[in-house]
Amino acid sequence: MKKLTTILLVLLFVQCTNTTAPKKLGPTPSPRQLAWQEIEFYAFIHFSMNTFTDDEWGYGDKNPSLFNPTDLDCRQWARVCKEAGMKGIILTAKHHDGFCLWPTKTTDYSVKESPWKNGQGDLVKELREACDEYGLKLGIYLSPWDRNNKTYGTPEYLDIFRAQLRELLTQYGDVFEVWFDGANGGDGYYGGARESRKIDRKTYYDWENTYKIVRELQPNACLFSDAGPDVRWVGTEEGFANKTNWSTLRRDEVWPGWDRYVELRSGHEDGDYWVPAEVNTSIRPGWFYHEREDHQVKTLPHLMDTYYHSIGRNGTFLLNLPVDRRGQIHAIDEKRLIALGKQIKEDFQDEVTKTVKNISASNTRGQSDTFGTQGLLDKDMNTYWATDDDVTSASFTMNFEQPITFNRVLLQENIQLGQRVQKFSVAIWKDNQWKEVAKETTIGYKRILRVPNTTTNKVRISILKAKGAITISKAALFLAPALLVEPRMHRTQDGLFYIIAPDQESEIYYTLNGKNPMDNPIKYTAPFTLDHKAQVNAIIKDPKSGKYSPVTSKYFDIPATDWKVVGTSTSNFEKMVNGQDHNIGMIEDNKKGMVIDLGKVYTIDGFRYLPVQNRWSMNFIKRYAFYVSMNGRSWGKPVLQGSFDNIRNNPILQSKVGANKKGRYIKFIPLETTDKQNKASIAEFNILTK
Ligand code: FUL
Repeated sequence: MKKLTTILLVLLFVQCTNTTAPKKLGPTPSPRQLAWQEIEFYAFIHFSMNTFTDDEWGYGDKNPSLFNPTDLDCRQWARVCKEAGMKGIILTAKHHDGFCLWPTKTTDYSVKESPWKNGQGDLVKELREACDEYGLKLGIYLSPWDRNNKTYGTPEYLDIFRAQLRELLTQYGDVFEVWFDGANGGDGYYGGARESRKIDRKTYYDWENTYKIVRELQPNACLFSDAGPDVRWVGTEEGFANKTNWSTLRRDEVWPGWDRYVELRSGHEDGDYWVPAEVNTSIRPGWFYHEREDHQVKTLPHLMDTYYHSIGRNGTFLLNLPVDRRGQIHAIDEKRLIALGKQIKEDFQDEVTKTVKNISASNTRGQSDTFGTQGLLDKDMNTYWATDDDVTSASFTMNFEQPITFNRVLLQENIQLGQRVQKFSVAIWKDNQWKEVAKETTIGYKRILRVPNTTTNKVRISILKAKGAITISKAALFLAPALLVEPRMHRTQDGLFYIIAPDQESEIYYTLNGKNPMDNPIKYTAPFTLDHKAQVNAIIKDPKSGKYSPVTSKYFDIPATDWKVVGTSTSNFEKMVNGQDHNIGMIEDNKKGMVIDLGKVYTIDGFRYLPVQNRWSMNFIKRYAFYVSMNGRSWGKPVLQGSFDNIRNNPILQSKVGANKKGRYIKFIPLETTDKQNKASIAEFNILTK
């Protein structure tokens, strides 16, 4: 009897103290989803017929003879991606135009009919080999929509599509992700029919059975589409997930082409399937290579933002590299991508929490060491801090011997048990009290917060609300260096001059006399008035390391403060002189052009015209005439006349000088524009004086 009582007491104790792991809560990731999530950062490559025809969505009617990379090198792709810290590459094996990059048996519209390697090439095979050499995973993009195939829209096409899928999933080894795009149906070549074909996106592809092919042939591959089933689109191609990002989704409501796609940015808190978000975006405005975008490769700060808005918000980061006509990643993109990889590494090099003295918690599951706070420090998801089942809000405090400085907070949940945290905050001990530095919502697989440099000897993470017992597998603080890139600068119409650094910690120095800002620096603290001409040089200093960025140097002529546009043939003139590249002003009638009263007489040397930088811009100026007048009535002959060559392909800043004429008025006439409309678009317009 005594023995039985003891056993019962022990059993009761075990139950009360919860030394067993929390039960799974809601949907949880499958092993393939978990493996995918840990890949985090990987490349998309858009390369196909479109690369050679300068298209984004090929119509499907281009001759295969156009596909002819001069120096295709998949090993270069793999080397660059590897060096940037990426773990895999997803290739557009077939985009919407139907051109296949492997010698498929299903259609003649493929590399087989192209001059590349005399039709003997197989790009998917070459990439497979390069990925193997560099230890990268391979993923396949196969567009369901096929604007070349004459059977598209009939049941016959489904057989062709599935046969293509079978070829790709049986001939090229292990595939980690299969990518099905949501764009489906519309106009196309369709074997010469040249018509518009509509399909029912929900039923046409019989997705359930199409997915089965992937499961059968590549059981470890994750299936991507707007609706998953394994990985969902994030509902934007701009490169972010929402701050609140659930890996759960009411998947049965979603289908490829779903009109409520904005919800995909956050997922569904009450979702009944595990369908985490993948953030896909391109390093340039377009997905395919266009020479005109060579100067629009995203900046390092922009790409770092995307990193923090994807991986830092419980997503993965799929970054597209548009391979050029040689068949290689362009030198500018290569340099930027490698800089990105290096910066990501540096941001997480200084793990401040390595010096933590101890971590105390307001609750620990069963008061057991198994679920203690030491589990927060390592990278192993299987060691984690957990609370008792009935404790859905709790905190832990990291105590340090010496004050530490941090600016990144990284948290991870043990998602094998489900995503639970709904609200959390970060506080530091300062002046004998707790001071909140951040208040956020979800964590999920990984959440990274960027905060200003913060110094303290105690940091408290409070989980304010969770769906069940809390299970945190990692908590770390880092001190990232300042982002040492050239500062940006601009002047507004009223002459206010701004210099902008990518982060708050950086110090900015400048000179207005063309001298090196390291020699005779002025510290920039706030916008100032620059009412005269100046060659401005600026630099960023990281106060922590004492290191400097490269110098930015930009010439600013007279400000537009007193300028007035004359007549009515110009709209949004203020946007042409506000220093912002992405706002557009228009000349509404090219024959009348744009007339500006500069407010006083100058000796005018010429002008600068920045074409619009937005992705689908129109009405660039190809040929122009430029006049100067004292009174705005008699103009005489143009003082400058000429062309802006290759403007559509290469819309960079254009400067024209040599006028050398005194006057108070100028007239700028677009003689020819890129589109057949009687108007011209302008992002920025400046006058150059002597
Ligand atoms: C989009 C496609 O239509 C684009 O061309 C590109 O492939 C992108 C990744 O997905 O929806």
